Amino acid sequence: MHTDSHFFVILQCLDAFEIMAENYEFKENEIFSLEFLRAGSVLKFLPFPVTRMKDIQGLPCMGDRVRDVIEEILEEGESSRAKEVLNDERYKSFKQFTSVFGVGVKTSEKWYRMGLRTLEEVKADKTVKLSKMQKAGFLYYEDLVSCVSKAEADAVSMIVKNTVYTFLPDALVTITGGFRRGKKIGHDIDFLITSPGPREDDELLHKIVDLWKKQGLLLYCDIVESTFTKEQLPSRQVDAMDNFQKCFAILKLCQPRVDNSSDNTSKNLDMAKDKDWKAIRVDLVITPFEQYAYALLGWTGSRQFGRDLRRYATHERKMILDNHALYDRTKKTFLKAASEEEIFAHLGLDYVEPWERNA
Ligand code: DCT
Ligand code: MG
Repeated sequence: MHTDSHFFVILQCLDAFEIMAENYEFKENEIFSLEFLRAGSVLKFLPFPVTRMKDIQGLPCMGDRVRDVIEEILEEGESSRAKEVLNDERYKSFKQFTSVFGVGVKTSEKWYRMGLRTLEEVKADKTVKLSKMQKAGFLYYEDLVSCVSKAEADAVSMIVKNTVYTFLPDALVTITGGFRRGKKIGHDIDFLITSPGPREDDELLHKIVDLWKKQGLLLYCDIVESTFTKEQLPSRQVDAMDNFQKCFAILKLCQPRVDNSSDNTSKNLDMAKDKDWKAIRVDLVITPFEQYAYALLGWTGSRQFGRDLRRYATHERKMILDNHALYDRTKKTFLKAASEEEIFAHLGLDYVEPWERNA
């Protein structure tokens, strides 16, 4: 049994690892970043507490950098390295910059080199050229950084399903991502759309967004066309983007306004309080029916769970797994799967429920 103080060490480590991993990500050092992320998943599921360095002996993913952090937390109760990162000017700026939809490490790097340090400075700088995505990111910033609730996810799910069914009554629409893993909040809402029909309809996604445009529900959208070619080998790259047709959108979710009629003064003072909608990030992914199970497994995440599963397939089974397919390199064949259960069976693993995939 974990006692509170034993829990405390592990929680401290997880916090520190997350900060270290993020800082390495900002430095585009993927190897060091993954090292801390993996160590985090190992500690998260440790069946015993950590009270001294001996406890982590023999555990996987405990490199020197990771051990140094754990050792310091055991001795000092906190990690000076993680603390240093939190106070680091570059880290603080990157943290702000990347919180904007459409801004990644590359753009952050550019802004930082220009001498910009805060979002206010970016907004005030006339020489900064923003992409359409980043403009939307700044425009709806407050809404997008405030988390999406389960209730909002359910409301959006209704909208997505109703829209898809008007065009394709026998379509299968599934919520994926964190919400499928049972998370109560998220940064966006992810959906997979497929249909058992014989032909694929490239137009469906365009029809959906066109209707939303007409209905005034669409605040932003970027459609990426499918680049999948038949019998293409799965990607070996751990974090490769898949080739499905997809749409990164921002939807306008109308919310019933809480009636504060007794509170008229503040209402008149602050018009923003009268806003009865919220901007919500929504990803729609269209998949061919035969690839649906693989897409579902990939898009349910978590990101780390997906990485671990792909690494396992590669190293333990000589197979290549991605969001489209599973390829057996020994038999030189693609393994078909109609459900996630079948994919786990192909990999020789016990089925893992979505809500157990948070590592
Ligand atoms: N994913 C993928 N390929 C991509 C993007 C994402 O396979 N190109 C997977 C990894 C996790 C999952 O889809 C959902 O991604 P996110 O929405 O980023 O993460 P989440 O787990 O839903 O968490 P949240 O949205 O709450 O941050
Ligand atoms: Mg998500």
